[in-house]
Amino acid sequence: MQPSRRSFLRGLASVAGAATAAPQAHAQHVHEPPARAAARPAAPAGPIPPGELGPGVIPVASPDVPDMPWRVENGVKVFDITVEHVRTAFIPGRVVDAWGFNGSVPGPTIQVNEGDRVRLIVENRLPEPFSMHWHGLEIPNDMDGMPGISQDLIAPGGTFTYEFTVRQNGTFFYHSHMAMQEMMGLIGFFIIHPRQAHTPRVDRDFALVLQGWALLPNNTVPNSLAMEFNWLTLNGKAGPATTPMLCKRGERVRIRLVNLGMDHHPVHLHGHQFYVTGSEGGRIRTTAVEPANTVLVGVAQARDIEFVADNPGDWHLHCHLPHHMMNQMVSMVGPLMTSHANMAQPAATSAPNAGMFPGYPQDMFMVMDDLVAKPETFGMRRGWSGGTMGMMTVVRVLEPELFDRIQALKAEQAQQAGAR
Ligand SMILES: [Cu+2]
Repeated sequence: MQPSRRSFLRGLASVAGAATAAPQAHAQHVHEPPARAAARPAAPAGPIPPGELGPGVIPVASPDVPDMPWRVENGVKVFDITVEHVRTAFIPGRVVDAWGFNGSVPGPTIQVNEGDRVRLIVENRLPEPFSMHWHGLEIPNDMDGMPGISQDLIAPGGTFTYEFTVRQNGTFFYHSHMAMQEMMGLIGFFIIHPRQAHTPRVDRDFALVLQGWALLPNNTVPNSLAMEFNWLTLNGKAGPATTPMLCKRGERVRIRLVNLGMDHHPVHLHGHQFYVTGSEGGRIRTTAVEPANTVLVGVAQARDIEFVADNPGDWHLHCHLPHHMMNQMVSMVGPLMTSHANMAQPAATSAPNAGMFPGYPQDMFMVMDDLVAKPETFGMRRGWSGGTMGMMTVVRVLEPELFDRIQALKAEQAQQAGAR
């Protein structure tokens, strides 16, 4: 989706107008400036034109994952989706042969507006049958993608067209409904924007898919039978290759989390309290929210969290299961990682007594700042990457000057990429 800055600004104008016209009784919490908490953008009368978003709504950014392209045919948003083998890398050098959509693992993020008519043309390039399930959507039974019970599987090389109108809004996702295919990576976000922004309105809206993988030594194909998982990813990257999420100090931030795998993930944010404002079923009534800094995202669940980023600095956001805060923390790989694994070796952190301890090091601290450097990591403390592993990423609460500097670096990088 390419919502214009113009339509975004128009949304802001409506917010300002609504704030004076219809103040609301419930301010959400103490961090919230009263004027903004009361802002309630007016809903548009008719359908939202393609390429635009409702008043106050901003597009979702899914770090390390592209958006799903679309086109319009007779008022229907059409998505061409291929399910296929995708060669990717969890961190630089750790190559994986997974399954994904349109060249991405997880699949590109679909973004539509509540009320849209959508057509999703799915082509199966896998070597086995497939069908697509639209998780949480209230759609006709024959569009639900259940193998056998609601449709025939799509044969390898075959195509199936799904078409329905989206009548909900919130954080949904699409995935294979063949269980072992789920463990090969077949999931992606299906974001349905509301016709008008929820209040308080957010300044940043991020989305992360949580996944676990079993990759045996010297193997690039995930073992979908395994019950132990040595690679834990956010949007298909393990820390420190996860791209940090950037915001300016004082902004209100939403992060949408979705989990598909064999483990549940208690996701913790440093330095801030947040509120859970949405589930896989949609928006949670704002009168019910409680402060938290860790949210359990169970398998097949979505959780939206929102917070005011008022504490400057670089803050971890991570699953708090200790084995999920590292890479390779399973017995089937274990100490092998120091000698055989095809990933970067630990930096020279070994103490003189390291040899006294079989299996050392247990607590890896591998600095790879330069290997994962990108505009989003500009200005981070030297050595930051040593403590960022597995299902870990960083929320950077920046002063405007540094934020703008990084945006300029990103633009420069994009321009260079375009010139090549
Ligand atoms: Cu976890």
